[in-house]
Amino acid sequence: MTFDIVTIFPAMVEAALAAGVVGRAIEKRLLEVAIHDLRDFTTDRHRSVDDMPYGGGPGMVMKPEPIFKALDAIETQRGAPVTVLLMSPQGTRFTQRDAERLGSRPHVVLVCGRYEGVDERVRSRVDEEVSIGDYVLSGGELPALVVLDAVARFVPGVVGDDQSVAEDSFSRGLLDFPHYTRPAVVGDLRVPDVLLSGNHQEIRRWRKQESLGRTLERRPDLLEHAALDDEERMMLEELQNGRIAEWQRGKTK
Ligand code: 4HQ
Repeated sequence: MTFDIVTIFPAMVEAALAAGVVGRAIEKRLLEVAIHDLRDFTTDRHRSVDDMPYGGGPGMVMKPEPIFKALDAIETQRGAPVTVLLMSPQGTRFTQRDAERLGSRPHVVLVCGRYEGVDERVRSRVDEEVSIGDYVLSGGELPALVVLDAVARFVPGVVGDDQSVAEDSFSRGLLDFPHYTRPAVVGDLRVPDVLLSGNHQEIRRWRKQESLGRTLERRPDLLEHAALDDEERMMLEELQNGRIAEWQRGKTK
């Protein structure tokens, strides 16, 4: 899979791609990431990428032509249709589902805006406008890196264990269960006995219970779309009954 990133801060993007799972996947040629300096696609002496907004007001707007030229060059280079994503807080919220869907596209282009945003006409060349969350960042570079990381994990071989991607709690629509490693006791903090028991059936059930309990407590919204098996649906019902019982007890006190 190839990614093309269009940015005015190539060094910022470059540095982030050197380390970790993504860095190793690039070394192994499972991923190819090309970083394009938007200023290389300008034609004026000052290499301008922004200009004043029509209609007045504060801030600057990214000019359309350098972005169009960059996209033209990328399409020519890839010699195939590319999926163009624009990072923007006006986009649809990026989810694990989107990461999986985009993981099977051969060529994804990530356009990073700065300033107040890009000239509206850029959207005529964009397939999807993507937001990573409801907060304002100073540029699209961090969102592009977030999207690249989450998508790349679905490319076969990028994550060592394919099983862990498929079973990733978020892919199943639940929060993860608690994890522990040695030592079994730190000060007065103990690892739950069940995990030391060697009873794999009990461990599996405990983890399901913890995932469901945490999701119910912290992210009940996720349960609407969660893919639960029969055992999990029973456990959830019990947990929910337990919660109502607790609330009943509180009320009658
Ligand atoms: N920005 N999710 C403004 C974001 C953002 C987000 C990117 C800031 C684009 C022009 N992008 N620039 N949140 O806040 O994707």
